[in-house]
Amino acid sequence: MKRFWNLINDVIDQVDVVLEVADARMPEITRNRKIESMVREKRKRLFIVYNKADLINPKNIKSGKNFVYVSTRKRFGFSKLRNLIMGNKQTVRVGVVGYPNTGKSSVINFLVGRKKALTSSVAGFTKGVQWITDHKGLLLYDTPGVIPFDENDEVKQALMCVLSPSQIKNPDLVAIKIIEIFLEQNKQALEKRYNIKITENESEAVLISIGKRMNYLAKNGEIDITRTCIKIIKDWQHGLLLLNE
Ligand SMILES: Nc1nc2c(ncn2[C@@H]2O[C@H](COP(=O)(O)OP(=O)(O)O)[C@@H](O)[C@H]2O)c(=O)[nH]1
Ligand SMILES: [Mg+2]
Repeated sequence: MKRFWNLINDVIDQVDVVLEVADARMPEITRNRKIESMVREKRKRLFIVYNKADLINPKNIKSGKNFVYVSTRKRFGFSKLRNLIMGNKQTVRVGVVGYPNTGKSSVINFLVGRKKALTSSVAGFTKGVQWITDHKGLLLYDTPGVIPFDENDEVKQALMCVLSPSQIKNPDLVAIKIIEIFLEQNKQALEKRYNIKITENESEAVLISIGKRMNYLAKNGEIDITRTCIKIIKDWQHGLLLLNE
């Protein structure tokens, strides 16, 4: 745990700009407010990079002063990201932080492209600290800061596929969160997947209609909520629930 925090601290200290890589499918969940306030306290600039934007409904792609939606896979959002980072500066030192698997390494490669090169010899930088340059004023700290999961943040870990359904203590909280993401971003995709009709944006009602449609019944004839939740979590984790349909 400590070594994660040491590296995060180090990354923030070494750079002018911190990129926090989050997942566009779950923009709130994959951010870490504690690190964001650390960056602000250290008076560094912070930009949120919502990666994997190819996996969301294009109409939900937004842009702003402090964040950008990109896809390192489909290669879009690059110039926006680069402009945010550089502003009107000639040289900018950049560090990347984020939860595991959000695409930190992909973002680093995305920014430097094929010209990727280790440049510990860059003038003014201590030997041993490895920087990658794009040869156009951008210097990337070569080791991203991996944000450790908080033990009691079950919803986060479940949505980011770190916990399997059988390890989840409160599957209802996780399934409700998944439904909320769809209600916010792409209701039709959920309707299509489970062959239901959503008449009001009420996650619990949606959960019940999914259970009904699956015919998941408990002994007393009522909907088996837990089984329904587990099914939804499995579908999410196996990539069967897509936001870009
Ligand atoms: N669909 C999609 N997948 C991506 C994108 N960027 C990264 N990935 C995938 O996400 C996974 C994690 O990427 P990686 O860069 O290794 O993440 P890191 O652990 O944060 O360094 C890999 O399987 C990548 O192929 C993207 O823009 N779109
Ligand atoms: Mg990596």
